[in-house]
Amino acid sequence: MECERFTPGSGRLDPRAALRSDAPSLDLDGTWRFRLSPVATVSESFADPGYDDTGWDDLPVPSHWPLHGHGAPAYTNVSYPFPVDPPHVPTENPTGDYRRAFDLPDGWSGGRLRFEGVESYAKVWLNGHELGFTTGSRLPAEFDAGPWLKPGRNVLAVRVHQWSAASYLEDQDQWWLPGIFRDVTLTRSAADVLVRASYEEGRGTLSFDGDGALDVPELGITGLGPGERVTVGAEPWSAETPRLYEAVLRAPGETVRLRVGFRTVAIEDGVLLVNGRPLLLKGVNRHEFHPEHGRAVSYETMREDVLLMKRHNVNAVRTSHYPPHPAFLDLCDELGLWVIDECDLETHGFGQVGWRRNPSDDPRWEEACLDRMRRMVERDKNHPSVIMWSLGNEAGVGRNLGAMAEWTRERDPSRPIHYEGDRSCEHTDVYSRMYASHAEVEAIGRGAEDPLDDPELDARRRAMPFLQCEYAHAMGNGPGGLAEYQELFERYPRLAGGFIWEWIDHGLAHPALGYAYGGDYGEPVHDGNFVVDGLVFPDRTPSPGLLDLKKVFEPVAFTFSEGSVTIRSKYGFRDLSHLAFSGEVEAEGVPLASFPLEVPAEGGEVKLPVFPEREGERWLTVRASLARDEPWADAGHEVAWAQVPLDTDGTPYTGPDDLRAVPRRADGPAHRRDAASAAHGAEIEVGGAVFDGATGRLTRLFGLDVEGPRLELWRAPIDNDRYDGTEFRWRLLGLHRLTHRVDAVEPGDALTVRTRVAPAATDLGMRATYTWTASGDALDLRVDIVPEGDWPEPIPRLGLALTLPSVPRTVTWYGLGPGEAYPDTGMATRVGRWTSTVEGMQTPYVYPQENGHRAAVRWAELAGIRITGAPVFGLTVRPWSTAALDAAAHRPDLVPDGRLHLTLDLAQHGIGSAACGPATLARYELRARPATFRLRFEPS
Ligand code: IPT
Repeated sequence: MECERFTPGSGRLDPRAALRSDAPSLDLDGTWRFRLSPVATVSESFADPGYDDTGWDDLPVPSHWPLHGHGAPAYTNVSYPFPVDPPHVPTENPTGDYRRAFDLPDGWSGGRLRFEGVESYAKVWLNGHELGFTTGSRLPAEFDAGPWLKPGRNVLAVRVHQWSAASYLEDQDQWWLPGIFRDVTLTRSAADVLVRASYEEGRGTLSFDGDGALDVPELGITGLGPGERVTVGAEPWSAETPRLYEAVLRAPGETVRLRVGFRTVAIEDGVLLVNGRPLLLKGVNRHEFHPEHGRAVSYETMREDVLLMKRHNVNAVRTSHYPPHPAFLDLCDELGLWVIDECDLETHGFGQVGWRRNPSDDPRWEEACLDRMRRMVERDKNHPSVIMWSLGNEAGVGRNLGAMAEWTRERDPSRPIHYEGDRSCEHTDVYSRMYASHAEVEAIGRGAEDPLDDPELDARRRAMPFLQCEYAHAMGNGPGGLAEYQELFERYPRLAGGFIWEWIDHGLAHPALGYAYGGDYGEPVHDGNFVVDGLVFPDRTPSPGLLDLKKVFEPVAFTFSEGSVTIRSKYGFRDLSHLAFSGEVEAEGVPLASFPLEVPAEGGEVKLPVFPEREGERWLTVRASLARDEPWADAGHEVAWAQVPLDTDGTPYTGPDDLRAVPRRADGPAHRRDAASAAHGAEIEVGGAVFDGATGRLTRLFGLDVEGPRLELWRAPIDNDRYDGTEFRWRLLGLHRLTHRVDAVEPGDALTVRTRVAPAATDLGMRATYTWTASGDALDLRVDIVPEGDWPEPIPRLGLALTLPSVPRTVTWYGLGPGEAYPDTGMATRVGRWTSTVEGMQTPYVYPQENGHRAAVRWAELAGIRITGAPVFGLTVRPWSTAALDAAAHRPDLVPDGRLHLTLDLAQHGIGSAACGPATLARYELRARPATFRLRFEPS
């Protein structure tokens, strides 16, 4: 079979830079004619210009045909969805034939047909003449159209196979989506240029390889010839200050416009430097994705990604795991993001067969591997934003990776080489890992990592900067542990930061399921919702994880002391003069005062106003916002903030307590007992509450029908619980099916209900004693919990489940908000008074799971009841039960059941990122332990 060749292409022109040229070009995007066949062996007669395609369908180009009603998408992570027998592919090989007629403008001659991206194999004919074929889905290919172009009508025909030998090199964790998914053009541009623009001590040095003469009018550079060098005073390019200079290359037959950014990447003493300064990558891994269009992303979508990243303090992108659409890199140059440009190479599925016949180490694949690297480097070599080349992802080890690195060093010595898959770092300039634990990252930071067997390689690697090309798996609720990683990255100079996995959930829009994931299209081999693990939801709404990341990545740090705040810049390449600082004081979430803060450009200690004495809880919030519009956000956009409680005397409290949870001065409700419980037949009344006399169950609270409260240990497992086996063990223990045995109902001064809560089939359990006391209009509850037996596991939560009728569905609370927070997440939340609808309190994770927990709540009001903590509690309010949330597989499975389901938590187990990476850190684990929980209920 033709598509089973090792060779990557034929008939293609040498790769060259993506350039903006004034040479005429014809946009061939739009509606093409299309026919899908189930096998590759269909007649090629359709390539004939006279072929009658009236029976075919229309298909937009660029697009993926499975997203337009032809066949279906399929998702696998590591596994190949076909037998591993390179270079062979299945006989069932969806094959898309494309036809497009176009008229050549008068006077047009010559040109190149350029395909920016076709998955996975394309064979091209122009007016019936075969031009050649190409593979390398996310890389451009050009064919010389000149000899075959005719005046007037021309017919372009393309055959695309979903599977080809090249599929073995494209085993990235994503949907398999064939088609012509990037632009097609006929261009008369043929120019190529490699611009070198370095920066040292206030001066930029410029030179280039290519034909023609280069002008940079703003710098007074005119007529620079190839090989000539000029050094001028220039501003540097950085992601913080993306200064670009317009350059014009007068090349033979065309004029090319370029944007030059001066910057120098270096590694010195094991530290990654740009323009002589240490670089800290605050990055994300970005796949190209749109819920309707797959990897056929529009310019607007790319721009939205960059803007969202910039607005959330992200400063770097790894283009996982292939070169992006070229316009994305233009945006990174323009708006400022550091980029690791990654080659379109992944052979991960060979790992499942012991890496036997891995293409990375098989000479028959060398040409294909080199071809991919060359096409990426040549296309993207002029981008100042690209500071590192990556050989690919998860492609094992082998000689072809060595050949790729060697060629790249020769061609472009100005950028370090990255590859994570080879721990020996034999072919790389940086030491990169994925999902290393905090402890390991710490050891690497100190230079105390375990040695390699080969002392020479070990010494080499020990001298390298370190980065985590993937960490903090953002799947579902989470990731936890972000702040702890950042603290390490900022502590050790060797640590150059890293890239969160990953930017966006790849949930495909689906009419019945909301967003689809693996298996939803009936794929026999798939990896479920592992494709849904981003910081933004499929529609690009930021998830709580992205909000937390913004906080953790803040470029400004605040430290409070008595009467002042010290402001420290964490920028590497600019000062603070673009920011405006201000402060605000709130008492129980009600604004009291606000004021500007004058902060020197280099930061420093700034006096705070004197606040009057006052009892009760008061918080000071300070903020840094953009003073002026930036290209990526408007003036006023908040960049960084911090909160501190005020002492009664008005100075920031700087003592040792966990201030986000329990302010020192906050008083819990007084548990004054002043009414005895009274038994009326089968019912017991305590204040405004009615209990079942036999079971001690609360049945009515201030006139409302209620169920509970009763001890709850379960949460609808989050992805991090599910994928590391924790959920399995929890279910084995039976934590999702607790029984509640009532041992005693003791009316008296207070109503005491003694219970034992335990799952069937185990001797583990918890004694839970509920003590109810009336206090004026209020009802105080005290729950004493004593575990019995040897609990082997952390438990999901320690809380009370309470169900109310679904009367007014608005919740107001004073505590952390507005978003969700768990023990190791919620850095983005602040103490304040918040109001939300119940719907608004649900975080719409594509795969339903525990979500929406509001932390450190002092009091909450809903359904006419005020609940007060002593001093705080965790609040979750849902229009469906935990059991329904647990059972749901897609969002539309969740339907309000007409009740309000509250969980009032004393504690929850942490979030971690164990779906792929380390579990919850020990300090955020929830262990079964004796505990006392107090709440007050009163009519609001
Ligand atoms: C890592 C992959 O590089 C990435 O593409 C993604 O699949 C991620 O895992 C999980 O979402 S590889 C893994 C074996 C650590």
